[in-house]
Amino acid sequence: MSNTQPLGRQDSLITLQAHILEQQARFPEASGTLSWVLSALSISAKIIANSVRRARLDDVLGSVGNENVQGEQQQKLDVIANEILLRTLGKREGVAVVASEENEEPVLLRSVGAGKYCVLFDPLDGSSNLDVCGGVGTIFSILRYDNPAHSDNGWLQTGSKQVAAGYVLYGSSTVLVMTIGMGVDMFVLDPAIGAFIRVAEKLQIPSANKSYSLNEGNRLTFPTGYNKYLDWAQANGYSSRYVGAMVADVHRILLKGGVFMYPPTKKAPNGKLRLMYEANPMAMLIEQAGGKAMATPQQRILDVTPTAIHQRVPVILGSPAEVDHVLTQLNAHP
Ligand code: P6P
Repeated sequence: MSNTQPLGRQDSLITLQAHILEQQARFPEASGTLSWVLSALSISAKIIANSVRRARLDDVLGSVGNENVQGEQQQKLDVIANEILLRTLGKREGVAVVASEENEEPVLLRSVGAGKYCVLFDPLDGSSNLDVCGGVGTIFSILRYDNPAHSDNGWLQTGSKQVAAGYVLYGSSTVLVMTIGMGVDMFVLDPAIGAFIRVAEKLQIPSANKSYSLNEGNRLTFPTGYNKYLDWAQANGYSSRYVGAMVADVHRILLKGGVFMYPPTKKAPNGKLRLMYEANPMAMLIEQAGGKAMATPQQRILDVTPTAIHQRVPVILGSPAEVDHVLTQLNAHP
């Protein structure tokens, strides 16, 4: 089913599990390992969703009182979500390595070859929104990790090598959006039956929408081209929408169109967003949905060669026409 039909209408009840097996069946040589990994992510999402929705009742809001490897205040639910993912993925034989925003180094679970994949994730993106009941999410990226060449920092692969990518948005409903390279599919958790139900297949991002999303509070330290874009956009009647949680902002862009940016700033000269487990998975999803995802006017995010697991990268992604408006200004004002 394409998303030309009203979102949410489905001819038959297809769960995420059934969808994963449908996709696996298209690859007769598939061993089912990737399906098991995706299943672990689905279970993690349900458990994290429950923790997020009960956070104030269970008194697990607020920070743990220390900083994570990123130098950011670690929220209690960051730790809880991270442990849920480490635990569920650790039980899947196909997972050789897990890398998390919350862990300084990737965790080697099995030797190269024994496990087949590296799973990278931001367990609870935008967690500073939790206290005010704002949108938060989980972002994941899956790379192959199954040959000896991968043994030394083998997780440092370009985003174009991703096998799968996706996110879970814990918003007004719990939505899982993912791709294995054959288009973007969307699922909503039905709490009555505890299953993710497919509500859209082969999502296509709208080609244009006069809406931009970035933190204008950093405007004074943006490179000139970004400010020239903002002047142009505001002179052309654009609206501004910004949640401050990448998953929530990108989900809106995916469904409604527009452009999301995290430019370089004085505080974050390479931007704030992490390449391996934020920018790369979102870039794969946006490109699979017919959008554009750039780090600079000359370089796709998916072509950036990683040198460190937590490295940051500028992000400009969304509808092709809207990304091009930003690139036009950046090129005119290098
Ligand atoms: P700022 C959340 O902390 C996050 O990593 C992304 O989810 C979000 O897009 C960005 O940082 C928000 O950063 O500086 O605008 O608060």
